[in-house]
Amino acid sequence: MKKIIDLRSDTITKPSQEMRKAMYDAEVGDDVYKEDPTANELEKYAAELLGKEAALFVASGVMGNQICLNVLTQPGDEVICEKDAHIFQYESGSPAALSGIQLSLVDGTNGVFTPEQVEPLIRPESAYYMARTKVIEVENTHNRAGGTINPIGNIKALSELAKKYNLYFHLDGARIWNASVETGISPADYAKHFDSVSCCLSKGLGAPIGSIIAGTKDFIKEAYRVRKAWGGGMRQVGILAAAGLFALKNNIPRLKEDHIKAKVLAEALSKISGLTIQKELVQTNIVMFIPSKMSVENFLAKAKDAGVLLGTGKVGVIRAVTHMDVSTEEIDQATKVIEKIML
Ligand code: TLP
Repeated sequence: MKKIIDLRSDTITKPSQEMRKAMYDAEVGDDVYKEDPTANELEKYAAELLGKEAALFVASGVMGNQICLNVLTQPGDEVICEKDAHIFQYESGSPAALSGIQLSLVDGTNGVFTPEQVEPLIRPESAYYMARTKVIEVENTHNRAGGTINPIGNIKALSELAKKYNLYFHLDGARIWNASVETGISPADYAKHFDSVSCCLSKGLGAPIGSIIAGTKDFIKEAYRVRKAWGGGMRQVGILAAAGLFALKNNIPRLKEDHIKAKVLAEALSKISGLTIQKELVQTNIVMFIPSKMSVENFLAKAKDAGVLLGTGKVGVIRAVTHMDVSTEEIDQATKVIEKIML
């Protein structure tokens, strides 16, 4: 049977044999009592990697972001984020539903906004009739913008702005590992600018489940409470934590291969007539392109019939994500399929 080439997301990656072995061998205990040695080891390792006092293993990226926002805010507060931020576009309205907060959107360029754009949005403290600005949120890499990297100088400037106005600064670092591998800036050198960070283990790193949130000890103590309140207190979770630990220890450097595959794909797609692609925005493992003369639905259906699964980004945009379970040869085959669709 022909193998399906699945480029919908890096979330589809399956745990490798070595990762499964680490899961099988994991020592476990009741993590709600903090007695799971493997979960404890993962949290310690992740906190060190991110240069933070403490970390917490949570079920997903959405849960990570939402717990962080909940801990940093009170109902009625406002969080400033980019208009295409995952917390705004893809988290089921959870900021409002779970924390009673509203989002104020910045019209960034390729997912990046500047301090000059944010400053006018910060509500004056004296304005009792307005929502209270509490958090600035940044997504790095930026998913809906196509895996773009937020320049470190800009992050530093935003963090200084947040400090100036006494605001918290949150990082949705679902793919911070990709940014780090591409720029050579360590995860800790990114994380040090933020009060809270949320990072995924289950995307390009290949773990089946889970995210890490990190911050001060006091922050994580509160996050631990919220995780339990939202039904995320897990018991013998070391089986999953072992996969996360394996992912952090073994799978970060190899993300570079995914970036190379994305560039190869982007280069090939740029030569196909009828497709629009901004090659310079392919900075990590996400490739966005627009087909002319065909609806996205039609394009996706034709690709699927030919054995290639693709996803969507913004309206009218197709998304292909490279990852460890797709080879360079398969990228080549996918290109040929796309070429044929466009004939
Ligand atoms: N992104 C998914 C979809 O939700 C779009 C994907 O396939 O890329 N932050 C960012 C920046 C993300 O890209 C995602 C997942 C999350 C948070 C949420 O992670 P999960 O899916 O683990 O809740």
